[in-house]
Amino acid sequence: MKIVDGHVIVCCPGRNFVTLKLITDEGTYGIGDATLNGRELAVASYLEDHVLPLLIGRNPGRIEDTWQYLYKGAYWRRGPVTMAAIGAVDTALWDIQGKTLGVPVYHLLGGPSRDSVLVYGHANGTDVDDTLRAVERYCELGYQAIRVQSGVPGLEGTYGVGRGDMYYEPAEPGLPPEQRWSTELYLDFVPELFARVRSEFGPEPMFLHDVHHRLTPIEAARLGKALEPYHLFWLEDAVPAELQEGFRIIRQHTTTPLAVGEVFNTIHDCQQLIQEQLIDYIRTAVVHAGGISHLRKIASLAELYHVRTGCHGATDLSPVCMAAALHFDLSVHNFGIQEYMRHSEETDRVFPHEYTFERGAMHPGDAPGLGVDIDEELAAEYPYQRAYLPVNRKLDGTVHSW
Ligand code: CS2
Ligand code: MG
Repeated sequence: MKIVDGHVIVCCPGRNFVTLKLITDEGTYGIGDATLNGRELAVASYLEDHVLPLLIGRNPGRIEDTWQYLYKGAYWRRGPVTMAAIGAVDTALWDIQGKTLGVPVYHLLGGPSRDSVLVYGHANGTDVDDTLRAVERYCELGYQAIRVQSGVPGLEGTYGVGRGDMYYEPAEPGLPPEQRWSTELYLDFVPELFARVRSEFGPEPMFLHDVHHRLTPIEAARLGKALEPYHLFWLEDAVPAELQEGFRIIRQHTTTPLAVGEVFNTIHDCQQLIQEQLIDYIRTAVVHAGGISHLRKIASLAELYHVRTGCHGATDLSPVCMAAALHFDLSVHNFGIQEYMRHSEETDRVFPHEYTFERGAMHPGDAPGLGVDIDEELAAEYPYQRAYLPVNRKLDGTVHSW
Protein backbone atom coordinates (compact mmCIF):
# COMPACT_ATOMS: atom_id res chain seq x y z
CA MET A 1 0.00 0.00 0.00
CA LYS A 2 1.19 3.55 -0.77
CA ILE A 3 0.24 7.07 0.21
CA VAL A 4 -0.78 8.68 -3.09
CA ASP A 5 -2.23 12.00 -1.99
CA GLY A 6 -2.73 14.27 0.98
CA HIS A 7 -3.96 17.73 1.88
CA VAL A 8 -4.43 20.08 4.81
CA ILE A 9 -7.86 21.39 5.77
CA VAL A 10 -7.99 24.65 7.75
CA CYS A 11 -11.47 25.51 9.02
CA CYS A 12 -13.17 27.57 11.71
CA PRO A 13 -16.43 25.97 12.89
CA GLY A 14 -16.56 28.14 16.02
CA ARG A 15 -12.76 28.09 16.33
CA ASN A 16 -9.80 27.28 14.06
CA PHE A 17 -8.67 23.73 13.38
CA VAL A 18 -5.96 22.30 11.12
CA THR A 19 -6.51 18.74 9.89
CA LEU A 20 -4.22 16.56 7.79
CA LYS A 21 -5.74 13.96 5.45
CA LEU A 22 -3.59 11.23 3.87
CA ILE A 23 -5.03 9.06 1.10
CA THR A 24 -3.75 5.65 -0.02
CA ASP A 25 -3.79 3.88 -3.40
CA GLU A 26 -6.40 1.50 -1.95
CA GLY A 27 -8.80 4.37 -1.36
CA THR A 28 -8.54 4.37 2.46
CA TYR A 29 -7.58 7.58 4.21
CA GLY A 30 -6.45 8.67 7.63
CA ILE A 31 -6.75 12.00 9.42
CA GLY A 32 -4.66 13.76 12.05
CA ASP A 33 -5.11 16.94 14.10
CA ALA A 34 -2.42 19.63 13.58
CA THR A 35 -4.02 22.54 15.44
CA LEU A 36 -1.68 24.92 17.27
CA ASN A 37 -3.85 27.57 18.91
CA GLY A 38 -2.99 31.05 17.60
CA ARG A 39 -0.25 29.73 15.25
CA GLU A 40 -2.41 27.48 13.04
CA LEU A 41 -1.14 28.56 9.62
CA ALA A 42 2.50 27.87 10.51
CA VAL A 43 1.72 24.16 10.96
CA ALA A 44 -0.46 24.11 7.83
CA SER A 45 2.45 25.49 5.78
CA TYR A 46 4.98 23.14 7.44
CA LEU A 47 2.81 20.20 6.39
CA GLU A 48 1.86 21.42 2.91
CA ASP A 49 5.19 22.87 1.88
CA HIS A 50 7.66 20.57 3.62
CA VAL A 51 6.08 17.30 4.75
CA LEU A 52 3.45 16.22 2.20
CA PRO A 53 5.98 15.97 -0.67
CA LEU A 54 7.99 13.49 1.45
CA LEU A 55 5.00 11.24 2.11
CA ILE A 56 3.83 10.52 -1.42
CA GLY A 57 4.81 6.97 -2.38
CA ARG A 58 5.56 5.87 1.22
CA ASN A 59 4.08 2.75 2.80
CA PRO A 60 1.57 4.04 5.42
CA GLY A 61 2.18 0.92 7.53
CA ARG A 62 5.71 2.15 8.37
CA ILE A 63 4.48 4.34 11.21
CA GLU A 64 7.61 4.35 13.40
CA ASP A 65 9.95 4.70 10.43
CA THR A 66 7.97 7.67 9.11
CA TRP A 67 8.10 9.31 12.55
CA GLN A 68 11.88 8.92 12.71
CA TYR A 69 12.23 10.06 9.09
CA LEU A 70 10.36 13.30 9.79
CA TYR A 71 12.06 13.91 13.17
CA LYS A 72 15.66 12.95 12.47
CA GLY A 73 15.47 13.61 8.73
CA ALA A 74 14.59 17.28 9.16
CA TYR A 75 17.84 17.98 11.07
CA TRP A 76 15.91 20.74 12.99
CA ARG A 77 14.28 19.02 15.95
CA ARG A 78 11.44 19.56 18.39
CA GLY A 79 9.38 22.73 18.81
CA PRO A 80 5.59 23.06 18.71
CA VAL A 81 5.25 23.55 14.94
CA THR A 82 7.44 20.60 13.95
CA MET A 83 5.99 18.28 16.55
CA ALA A 84 2.35 19.18 15.76
CA ALA A 85 3.08 18.39 12.09
CA ILE A 86 4.74 15.07 12.96
CA GLY A 87 1.88 14.34 15.39
CA ALA A 88 -0.69 14.85 12.61
CA VAL A 89 1.11 12.48 10.25
CA ASP A 90 1.52 9.85 12.97
CA THR A 91 -2.17 10.07 13.95
CA ALA A 92 -3.29 9.76 10.32
CA LEU A 93 -1.07 6.69 9.84
CA TRP A 94 -2.54 4.94 12.92
CA ASP A 95 -6.00 5.74 11.54
CA ILE A 96 -5.09 4.18 8.17
CA GLN A 97 -3.58 1.13 9.88
CA GLY A 98 -6.72 0.54 11.96
CA LYS A 99 -8.98 0.93 8.91
CA THR A 100 -6.79 -1.38 6.84
CA LEU A 101 -6.88 -4.11 9.48
CA GLY A 102 -10.54 -3.45 10.32
CA VAL A 103 -9.91 -2.77 14.03
CA PRO A 104 -10.14 0.25 16.35
CA VAL A 105 -6.72 1.80 16.97
CA TYR A 106 -6.72 0.78 20.65
CA HIS A 107 -6.52 -2.85 19.51
CA LEU A 108 -3.22 -2.03 17.84
CA LEU A 109 -1.93 -0.43 21.05
CA GLY A 110 -2.22 -3.56 23.17
CA GLY A 111 -5.97 -3.60 23.65
CA PRO A 112 -8.02 -2.01 26.41
CA SER A 113 -6.50 -1.75 29.90
CA ARG A 114 -9.82 -0.51 31.27
CA ASP A 115 -13.50 -0.38 30.38
CA SER A 116 -13.73 3.38 29.97
CA VAL A 117 -11.71 6.56 30.32
CA LEU A 118 -12.26 8.85 33.33
CA VAL A 119 -12.59 12.45 32.16
CA TYR A 120 -12.81 15.85 33.80
CA GLY A 121 -14.90 18.81 32.73
CA HIS A 122 -14.52 22.53 33.39
CA ALA A 123 -16.61 24.47 35.88
CA ASN A 124 -15.86 28.15 35.37
CA GLY A 125 -17.50 31.09 37.08
CA THR A 126 -17.03 34.82 37.36
CA ASP A 127 -17.10 34.59 41.18
CA VAL A 128 -17.41 31.90 43.87
CA ASP A 129 -21.21 31.61 43.74
CA ASP A 130 -21.25 31.44 39.97
CA THR A 131 -18.51 28.79 40.08
CA LEU A 132 -20.42 26.71 42.64
CA ARG A 133 -23.42 26.71 40.27
CA ALA A 134 -21.18 25.53 37.44
CA VAL A 135 -19.77 22.72 39.62
CA GLU A 136 -23.32 21.65 40.48
CA ARG A 137 -24.19 21.51 36.80
CA TYR A 138 -21.21 19.27 36.04
CA CYS A 139 -22.11 16.98 38.95
CA GLU A 140 -25.64 16.71 37.53
CA LEU A 141 -24.22 15.81 34.13
CA GLY A 142 -22.48 12.86 35.77
CA TYR A 143 -18.91 14.16 35.90
CA GLN A 144 -16.87 12.58 38.69
CA ALA A 145 -13.92 14.93 38.19
CA ILE A 146 -14.22 18.68 37.68
CA ARG A 147 -11.70 21.43 37.09
CA VAL A 148 -12.67 24.51 39.08
CA GLN A 149 -11.65 28.02 37.96
CA SER A 150 -13.12 31.27 39.17
CA GLY A 151 -12.67 34.95 38.50
CA VAL A 152 -10.53 36.52 41.23
CA PRO A 153 -12.18 39.46 43.04
CA GLY A 154 -10.49 42.66 41.96
CA LEU A 155 -9.21 41.25 38.64
CA GLU A 156 -11.00 41.54 35.32
CA GLY A 157 -11.08 38.78 32.70
CA THR A 158 -9.21 36.21 34.76
CA TYR A 159 -7.99 33.06 33.03
CA GLY A 160 -10.40 30.18 33.29
CA VAL A 161 -13.49 32.18 32.57
CA GLY A 162 -13.69 32.10 28.80
CA ARG A 163 -16.56 32.38 26.36
CA GLY A 164 -18.91 29.47 25.84
CA ASP A 165 -21.34 27.62 28.01
CA MET A 166 -20.59 23.89 27.99
CA TYR A 167 -17.34 24.60 26.19
CA TYR A 168 -14.61 27.07 27.08
CA GLU A 169 -13.04 29.21 24.41
CA PRO A 170 -10.19 31.51 25.38
CA ALA A 171 -9.04 32.53 21.87
CA GLU A 172 -10.50 35.76 20.52
CA PRO A 173 -10.94 36.73 16.86
CA GLY A 174 -8.66 39.60 15.78
CA LEU A 175 -5.58 40.68 17.71
CA PRO A 176 -4.85 39.40 21.24
CA PRO A 177 -6.86 40.97 24.05
CA GLU A 178 -4.90 41.88 27.20
CA GLN A 179 -5.77 40.79 30.72
CA ARG A 180 -4.48 41.83 34.15
CA TRP A 181 -2.95 39.68 36.85
CA SER A 182 -2.11 39.88 40.54
CA THR A 183 -0.40 36.90 42.18
CA GLU A 184 -1.19 38.36 45.61
CA LEU A 185 -4.97 38.56 44.99
CA TYR A 186 -4.96 35.10 43.40
CA LEU A 187 -3.03 33.38 46.21
CA ASP A 188 -5.35 34.83 48.84
CA PHE A 189 -8.45 33.78 46.94
CA VAL A 190 -7.93 30.20 45.71
CA PRO A 191 -7.85 28.41 49.11
CA GLU A 192 -11.09 30.22 50.01
CA LEU A 193 -12.64 29.03 46.71
CA PHE A 194 -11.79 25.37 47.40
CA ALA A 195 -12.95 25.63 51.04
CA ARG A 196 -16.38 26.64 49.69
CA VAL A 197 -16.35 23.96 46.99
CA ARG A 198 -15.51 21.15 49.43
CA SER A 199 -18.00 22.30 52.03
CA GLU A 200 -20.80 22.42 49.41
CA PHE A 201 -20.01 19.18 47.56
CA GLY A 202 -18.39 16.99 50.20
CA PRO A 203 -15.35 14.74 49.96
CA GLU A 204 -16.39 12.62 46.97
CA PRO A 205 -15.98 14.61 43.71
CA MET A 206 -12.46 14.91 42.33
CA PHE A 207 -11.48 18.54 41.89
CA LEU A 208 -8.65 19.95 39.80
CA HIS A 209 -7.21 23.44 39.40
CA ASP A 210 -5.06 25.01 36.67
CA VAL A 211 -2.55 27.79 37.48
CA HIS A 212 -1.46 28.29 33.84
CA HIS A 213 2.23 28.78 34.64
CA ARG A 214 1.63 31.95 36.66
CA LEU A 215 3.53 31.34 39.89
CA THR A 216 7.13 30.97 41.00
CA PRO A 217 8.12 27.69 42.69
CA ILE A 218 7.92 29.10 46.21
CA GLU A 219 4.52 30.71 45.52
CA ALA A 220 3.32 27.40 44.07
CA ALA A 221 4.60 25.62 47.19
CA ARG A 222 2.53 28.00 49.35
CA LEU A 223 -0.57 27.37 47.24
CA GLY A 224 -0.08 23.59 47.24
CA LYS A 225 0.22 23.59 51.04
CA ALA A 226 -2.83 25.82 51.48
CA LEU A 227 -4.90 23.50 49.27
CA GLU A 228 -3.94 20.27 51.04
CA PRO A 229 -7.06 20.16 53.25
CA TYR A 230 -9.25 20.14 50.11
CA HIS A 231 -7.57 17.09 48.52
CA LEU A 232 -7.16 18.21 44.92
CA PHE A 233 -6.84 15.55 42.24
CA TRP A 234 -4.10 17.80 40.86
CA LEU A 235 -2.68 21.29 40.72
CA GLU A 236 -1.82 21.98 37.10
CA ASP A 237 0.97 24.03 35.50
CA ALA A 238 1.81 25.68 38.81
CA VAL A 239 4.99 27.21 37.35
CA PRO A 240 6.48 27.58 33.88
CA ALA A 241 8.29 24.32 33.25
CA GLU A 242 11.19 25.42 31.09
CA LEU A 243 13.15 25.06 34.34
CA GLN A 244 12.28 21.49 35.23
CA GLU A 245 14.33 21.54 38.44
CA GLY A 246 12.10 24.34 39.78
CA PHE A 247 9.59 21.63 40.64
CA ARG A 248 11.95 20.35 43.34
CA ILE A 249 11.07 23.36 45.47
CA ILE A 250 7.32 22.76 45.15
CA ARG A 251 7.75 19.07 45.86
CA GLN A 252 9.72 19.71 49.06
CA HIS A 253 6.79 21.57 50.56
CA THR A 254 3.51 20.00 49.53
CA THR A 255 1.68 16.72 49.01
CA THR A 256 -0.82 18.26 46.58
CA PRO A 257 -0.40 16.19 43.38
CA LEU A 258 1.20 18.08 40.49
CA ALA A 259 0.38 17.93 36.78
CA VAL A 260 2.23 19.59 33.92
CA GLY A 261 2.98 19.25 30.22
CA GLU A 262 0.23 20.57 27.93
CA VAL A 263 2.77 22.81 26.18
CA PHE A 264 5.50 20.15 26.01
CA ASN A 265 6.44 18.71 22.63
CA THR A 266 8.75 15.79 23.38
CA ILE A 267 9.91 13.35 26.02
CA HIS A 268 12.95 15.59 26.57
CA ASP A 269 10.71 18.32 28.02
CA CYS A 270 9.62 16.04 30.85
CA GLN A 271 12.49 13.59 31.29
CA GLN A 272 13.84 15.20 34.48
CA LEU A 273 10.39 15.89 35.89
CA ILE A 274 9.52 12.21 35.49
CA GLN A 275 12.81 10.64 36.51
CA GLU A 276 13.13 12.74 39.67
CA GLN A 277 9.47 12.02 40.48
CA LEU A 278 8.74 15.75 40.63
CA ILE A 279 5.27 15.38 39.12
CA ASP A 280 2.34 12.99 39.40
CA TYR A 281 0.63 13.50 36.02
CA ILE A 282 2.07 14.19 32.59
CA ARG A 283 -0.27 16.17 30.32
CA THR A 284 1.37 15.87 26.90
CA ALA A 285 -1.18 15.57 24.08
CA VAL A 286 -1.31 13.54 20.86
CA VAL A 287 -1.46 16.69 18.70
CA HIS A 288 1.35 18.66 20.35
CA ALA A 289 3.77 15.91 21.37
CA GLY A 290 4.43 14.01 18.17
CA GLY A 291 1.36 11.78 17.90
CA ILE A 292 0.32 8.47 19.42
CA SER A 293 3.76 6.90 18.81
CA HIS A 294 5.69 9.49 20.82
CA LEU A 295 3.05 9.73 23.55
CA ARG A 296 3.41 6.00 24.15
CA LYS A 297 7.13 6.46 24.75
CA ILE A 298 6.46 9.25 27.25
CA ALA A 299 3.90 7.04 29.02
CA SER A 300 6.34 4.13 29.18
CA LEU A 301 9.01 6.29 30.79
CA ALA A 302 6.41 7.73 33.19
CA GLU A 303 5.21 4.25 34.16
CA LEU A 304 8.63 3.46 35.65
CA TYR A 305 8.36 6.45 38.01
CA HIS A 306 4.73 6.18 39.18
CA VAL A 307 3.72 9.09 36.96
CA ARG A 308 0.32 8.75 35.28
CA THR A 309 -1.06 10.36 32.13
CA GLY A 310 -3.57 13.20 32.04
CA CYS A 311 -3.76 14.33 28.43
CA HIS A 312 -4.64 17.90 27.55
CA GLY A 313 -8.08 17.99 25.93
CA ALA A 314 -9.13 21.62 25.59
CA THR A 315 -11.45 22.83 22.80
CA ASP A 316 -8.46 23.89 20.69
CA LEU A 317 -7.54 20.22 20.27
CA SER A 318 -9.91 18.98 17.59
CA PRO A 319 -12.24 15.97 17.84
CA VAL A 320 -9.59 14.12 15.80
CA CYS A 321 -7.12 14.58 18.65
CA MET A 322 -9.83 13.73 21.20
CA ALA A 323 -10.53 10.43 19.43
CA ALA A 324 -6.81 9.59 19.21
CA ALA A 325 -6.35 10.48 22.90
CA LEU A 326 -9.19 8.14 23.91
CA HIS A 327 -7.60 5.19 22.07
CA PHE A 328 -4.32 5.96 23.83
CA ASP A 329 -6.03 6.43 27.23
CA LEU A 330 -7.98 3.18 26.97
CA SER A 331 -4.86 1.17 26.22
CA VAL A 332 -2.02 2.67 28.25
CA HIS A 333 -1.56 1.03 31.66
CA ASN A 334 -0.56 4.14 33.63
CA PHE A 335 -3.52 6.26 32.51
CA GLY A 336 -4.69 8.82 35.08
CA ILE A 337 -7.43 11.03 33.65
CA GLN A 338 -8.38 12.72 30.37
CA GLU A 339 -9.44 16.36 30.02
CA TYR A 340 -12.71 16.69 28.14
CA MET A 341 -13.97 20.12 27.16
CA ARG A 342 -16.98 19.75 24.97
CA HIS A 343 -16.73 21.22 21.48
CA SER A 344 -19.34 23.55 20.03
CA GLU A 345 -22.16 22.04 17.95
CA GLU A 346 -20.66 23.37 14.69
CA THR A 347 -17.36 21.67 15.51
CA ASP A 348 -19.07 18.38 16.27
CA ARG A 349 -20.94 18.55 12.95
CA VAL A 350 -17.74 19.14 10.97
CA PHE A 351 -16.00 16.27 12.80
CA PRO A 352 -18.51 13.40 13.16
CA HIS A 353 -17.20 10.94 15.76
CA GLU A 354 -17.90 7.63 17.45
CA TYR A 355 -16.69 8.55 20.93
CA THR A 356 -19.24 8.71 23.70
CA PHE A 357 -19.61 10.12 27.23
CA GLU A 358 -21.44 8.37 30.03
CA ARG A 359 -21.33 8.96 33.80
CA GLY A 360 -18.12 10.95 33.75
CA ALA A 361 -16.23 8.54 31.51
CA MET A 362 -15.67 8.15 27.77
CA HIS A 363 -15.07 5.44 25.22
CA PRO A 364 -13.54 5.84 21.73
CA GLY A 365 -16.03 3.41 20.09
CA ASP A 366 -15.25 0.31 18.07
CA ALA A 367 -15.17 1.62 14.51
CA PRO A 368 -12.06 0.66 12.53
CA GLY A 369 -9.33 3.30 12.85
CA LEU A 370 -9.87 6.29 15.11
CA GLY A 371 -13.64 6.50 14.65
CA VAL A 372 -13.61 10.17 13.67
CA ASP A 373 -14.02 11.91 10.32
CA ILE A 374 -14.06 15.36 8.74
CA ASP A 375 -16.90 16.59 6.55
CA GLU A 376 -14.83 18.60 4.10
CA GLU A 377 -17.78 20.21 2.33
CA LEU A 378 -19.15 21.51 5.59
CA ALA A 379 -15.67 22.52 6.77
CA ALA A 380 -15.35 24.70 3.62
CA GLU A 381 -18.30 26.76 4.87
CA TYR A 382 -16.20 27.86 7.87
CA PRO A 383 -13.05 29.59 6.57
CA TYR A 384 -10.06 30.39 8.82
CA GLN A 385 -10.39 33.48 11.03
CA ARG A 386 -7.34 35.03 12.64
CA ALA A 387 -7.57 34.55 16.42
CA TYR A 388 -5.18 34.74 19.36
CA LEU A 389 -5.07 33.73 22.99
CA PRO A 390 -5.06 36.67 25.41
CA VAL A 391 -1.83 38.23 26.67
CA ASN A 392 -1.44 38.81 30.40
CA ARG A 393 0.10 41.78 32.25
CA LYS A 394 0.63 42.38 35.95
CA LEU A 395 -1.16 45.33 37.49
CA ASP A 396 1.95 47.50 36.87
CA GLY A 397 1.95 46.59 33.15
CA THR A 398 4.71 43.94 33.14
CA VAL A 399 4.04 41.07 30.71
CA HIS A 400 3.29 37.86 32.63
CA SER A 401 2.47 34.26 31.61
CA TRP A 402 -1.14 33.90 30.49
C1 CS2 B 1 -5.84 24.89 29.46
C2 CS2 B 1 -6.17 25.22 28.03
O1 CS2 B 1 -7.08 22.93 29.09
C3 CS2 B 1 -6.25 23.46 29.79
O2 CS2 B 1 -5.75 22.95 30.76
O3 CS2 B 1 -4.60 25.16 29.94
O4 CS2 B 1 -7.44 25.72 28.06
C4 CS2 B 1 -5.30 26.25 27.33
O5 CS2 B 1 -5.65 27.52 27.75
C5 CS2 B 1 -5.50 26.19 25.87
O6 CS2 B 1 -5.44 24.88 25.41
C6 CS2 B 1 -4.47 27.05 25.16
O7 CS2 B 1 -4.50 26.82 23.81
MG1 MG C 1 -4.01 23.76 31.40
